[in-house]
Amino acid sequence: MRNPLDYVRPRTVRIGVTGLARAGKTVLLTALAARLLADRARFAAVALAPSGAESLPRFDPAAHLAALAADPPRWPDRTDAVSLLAFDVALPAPLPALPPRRLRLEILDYPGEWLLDLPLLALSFEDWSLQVLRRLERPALAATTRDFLAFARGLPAQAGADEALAAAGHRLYVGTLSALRDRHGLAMLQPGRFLMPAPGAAPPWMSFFPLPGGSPLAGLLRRRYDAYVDATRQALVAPLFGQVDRLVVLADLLGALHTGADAFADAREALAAASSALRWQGSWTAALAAIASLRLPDRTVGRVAYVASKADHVSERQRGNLAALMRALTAPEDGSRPVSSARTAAFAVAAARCTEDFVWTLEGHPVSAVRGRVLGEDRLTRSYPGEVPDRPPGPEFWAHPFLALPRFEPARLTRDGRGGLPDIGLDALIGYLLEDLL
Ligand SMILES: Nc1nc2c(ncn2[C@@H]2O[C@H](COP(=O)(O)OP(=O)(O)OP(=O)(O)O)[C@@H](O)[C@H]2O)c(=O)[nH]1
Ligand SMILES: [Mg+2]
Repeated sequence: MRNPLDYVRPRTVRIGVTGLARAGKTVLLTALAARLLADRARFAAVALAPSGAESLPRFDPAAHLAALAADPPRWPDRTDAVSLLAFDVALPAPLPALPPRRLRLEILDYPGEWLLDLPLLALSFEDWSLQVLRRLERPALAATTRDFLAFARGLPAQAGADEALAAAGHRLYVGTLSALRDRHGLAMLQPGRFLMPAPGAAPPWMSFFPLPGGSPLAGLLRRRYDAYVDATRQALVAPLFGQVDRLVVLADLLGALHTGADAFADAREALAAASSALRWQGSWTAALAAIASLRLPDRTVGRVAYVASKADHVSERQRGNLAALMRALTAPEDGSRPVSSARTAAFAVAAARCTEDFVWTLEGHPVSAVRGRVLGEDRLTRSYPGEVPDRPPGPEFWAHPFLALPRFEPARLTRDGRGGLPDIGLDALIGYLLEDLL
């Protein structure tokens, strides 16, 4: 049933687009804006909403499109702040006598690092510390994590609640996290706000690091961790960032397959953590508890799209596997039905398609490959990265590493990009996100 009020006052629907650094969020927002603004099939009218007196910076699709349409085309710069894309939409009325329904559609560029904080809501400081130290102790990471681990292990069992110690440990820990991200391509780095701070000055409770044990120092760090978790919980329901009712989780799975077994295992862990936290956040039990206590249930995420980005690196046959791999990585581990009100689906998408499919004969065998222009070169390059596994691959896979993943140049656009970007799978994604509204 349509809510009759939809005819009177515009309803607001907010879609969060999240994903770790470089996952492809900005390009996806740009492509969504170009596509929605040109969409006369779904909408009676659509326009960018004026920003009025809001506090969130606006996402500027025209500037991003112009850069992609420039000669030579340019990819967007790294984003370092949250921004909002807002549309005023009129949906066709079901009967000619009715006015069009109005809808305000908001799309938020939401740092994926913050999603990694969701699991902390259910973890004590002690358990979290043990988990983190176990991850840092992996032998492959020893060169990067050695200094921090030596510091943490070298603290006396009864270390005092000393500010200088807390600050030194925090600095070492943050340095270790950013080195793990930059040198090892890791993503499962908590707390997420250490690498992607919220806007504004950092409060004193940000200064902590994982430390098991019962020392007074660990007690101080635990109180700070608890304050951090509280702030995260509040941010989840804050009008500014929290109230997202559908979510797109983007991940560059092809990039992780290419980087290697460790990076892939890490991306897998990050996705599993985010997806189980999202299941929990939108659970029936939470909604029932809220109703029982006569509170309105918090706005929860009702629809999640898990999207493998940059799918134009592989040919069509492989893209089905890529979506299946995404589905496998985000399904509940025990195969049981999720206890959640959220619907989920997996997609393989290229928001800015840079390649075309073609059949390449390699050593006498036809393989389905792609070709496109590599950044900075002006001839077409053929690329066959290899077979995409349709489930988390076993050790055999890593013996034949996934081949090159060139950085392609965006396709040349006509009319400054106002005709939209060539894409793969964008319509299916939009259809899934909006189907109940149309
Ligand atoms: N081939 C291909 N490459 C893409 C596509 N989308 C993004 N990329 C590549 O991925 C890079 C990162 O894309 P962005 O959209 O800037 O990623 P982001 O998630 O906004 O990154 P941050 O702002 O750093 O968090 C781009 O510079 C491109 O090289 C795509 O659809 N196809
Ligand atoms: Mg960005």
